Amino acid sequence: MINKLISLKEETIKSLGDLSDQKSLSEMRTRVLGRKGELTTLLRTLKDFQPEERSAIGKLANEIKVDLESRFDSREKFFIEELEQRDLEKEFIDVTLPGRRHGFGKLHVLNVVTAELIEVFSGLGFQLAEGPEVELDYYNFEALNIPKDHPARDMQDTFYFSENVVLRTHTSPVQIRTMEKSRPPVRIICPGKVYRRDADITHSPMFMQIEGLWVDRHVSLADLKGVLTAFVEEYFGVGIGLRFRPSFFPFTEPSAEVDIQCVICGGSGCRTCSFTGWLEILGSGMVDPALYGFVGYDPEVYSGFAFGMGIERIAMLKYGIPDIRSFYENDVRFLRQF
Ligand code: 2NM
Repeated sequence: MINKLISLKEETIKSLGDLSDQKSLSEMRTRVLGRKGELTTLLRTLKDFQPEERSAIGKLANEIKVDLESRFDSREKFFIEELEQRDLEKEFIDVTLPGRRHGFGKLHVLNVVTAELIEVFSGLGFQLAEGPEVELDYYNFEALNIPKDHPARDMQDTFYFSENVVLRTHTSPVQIRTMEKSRPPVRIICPGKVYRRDADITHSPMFMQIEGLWVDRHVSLADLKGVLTAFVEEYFGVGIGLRFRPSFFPFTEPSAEVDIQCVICGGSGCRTCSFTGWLEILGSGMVDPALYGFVGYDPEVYSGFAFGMGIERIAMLKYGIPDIRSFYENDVRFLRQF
């Protein structure tokens, strides 16, 4: 019996060293120490021995049981720690690896041009003014001398939310709103998105505009010419030729369009300038005194001029972009160039 016990102990210790995982360890623990295990089974035969032998064998069997249990426990602890170590290695973060690269974004070319234009007019004393894109018919048309049946409404067909609410067709309503809530001198520049029912290679249903307004005592056509000439020289270059050509707008009288010498051919004639040598860049005029009635200014005391230009058109001329739709397609190969 004693020999059996000792060899069971030794064989168990030997097999313990060969085990490689928790599952086989637990199986072996049951096989040796379990209720129907080898040691337990051996101990059942204890009753067949003499009392004096029984106590010695019992003592030895108990020592072996305690010893094996602690060996199983420490082996199990070893497996658990090994597993935790492996998990830690899996989670290991190598802080020396290079970071993921994030591309830098940049301003859209239309916002770059807008910022440049604001910069030039700021230098001429104009302040930035902004207003809503969803506008009342009153501010977009009525207060600009464009009553309901006026033919100019056909050329500025827009999107109606209701009979009296529209998407603005120009930024002029911002100027009416500014005059309504402040007294002259008013010298403002109003950039922003505007909307018209129009779409081809030079027209988009949504586009950007920048308009300027200067109203004070004694503002004259000479001031209009001076400011717009200073703008053209600063933005397109001092040497460039420009001309003021008579025109018509419902809100200005007299009105003039400003042409510059073609930036593509230098004035000799090409497709961009339709072989005229000139490019139209903006519309302008002396504010029609009728408008002052809408905002409570005395037309006998105050006068002023206004102008407006399409930002896409300026960007197209400056960078030689042939199709207005390139601005809105969001093709980064196009946008990255500017
Ligand atoms: C243009 C051309 C001429 C203009 C007029 C006004 C206002 F508010 F004073 F009536 N703002 N902008 C104006 C004048 C705009 O764009 C081609």
